[in-house]
Amino acid sequence: MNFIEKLELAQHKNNSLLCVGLDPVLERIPDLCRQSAEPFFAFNRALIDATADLVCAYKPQIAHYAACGVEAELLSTISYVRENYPHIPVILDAKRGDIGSTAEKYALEAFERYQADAVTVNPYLGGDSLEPFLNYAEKGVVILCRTSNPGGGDLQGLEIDGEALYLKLARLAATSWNKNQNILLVVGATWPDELAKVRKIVGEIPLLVPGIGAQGGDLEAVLKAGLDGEGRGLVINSSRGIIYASSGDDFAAAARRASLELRDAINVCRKSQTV
Ligand code: OMP
Repeated sequence: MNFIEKLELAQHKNNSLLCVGLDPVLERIPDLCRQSAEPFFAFNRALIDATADLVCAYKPQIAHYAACGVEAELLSTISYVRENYPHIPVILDAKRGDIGSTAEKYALEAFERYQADAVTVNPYLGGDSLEPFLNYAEKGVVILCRTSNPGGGDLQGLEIDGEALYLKLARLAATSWNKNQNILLVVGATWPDELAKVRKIVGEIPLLVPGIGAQGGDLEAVLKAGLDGEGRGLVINSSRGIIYASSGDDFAAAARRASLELRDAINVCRKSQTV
């Protein structure tokens, strides 16, 4: 089973397009977990146990671990999902990208060391820099297309022969780069108009959409712009909006409530758009 099939199965099983981003910051980890010898892992484990029936994926962001030297706790987190919820895919958010020989090492890092099901990559170095990732046919390669940040358009929006760079990229991703049918694209929830344009170009390629919650993306606009013809095709990420729903020791129950609310809000919009 390849990544996209695994993702679709998880979406179906949990009736969910929600991805919870596991981006822990030590100062914000509640006391209960901070007392543990592995506070990042303890925090994540509780969040995962509280939400595993509500999500279609988890997305740990690597800098949140590497910056503190706790890669071992990232490894434990991914292993925990694999062992306890093997049907839920893990997207390692690493935004890698480099010349081929180095990209090979980054692909090894994501897929062999961390055993992630998918990884986010930066396409700025071009097609050959993506090949080492794309060659893992069973894994997902999530390519930055139109990022959620305020300056995302500075380069991605530059027009070449009358078409914005991110749209040219979407075209490449949907055709010559996608030999193994394992590409997904990132389009920020903060840019629903751009999301609609990408959807038009890429057909049913799944889109990872961060920017709901803390970054203020408009959920309804995102779903209207981004769902495919069958009311699917989106992975809607929220990190801080879920994992810090409470700063107290009730954080896991609060994360569950926030996940349930967001999953159901997504499903209400999906339903109204597909009937
Ligand atoms: P929250 O804003 O807390 O929901 O976190 C968003 C997460 O998505 C962070 O881990 C970001 O690094 C990531 N992200 C974006 O916010 N914008 C993008 O355009 C792309 C990503 C990503 O690739 O996941």
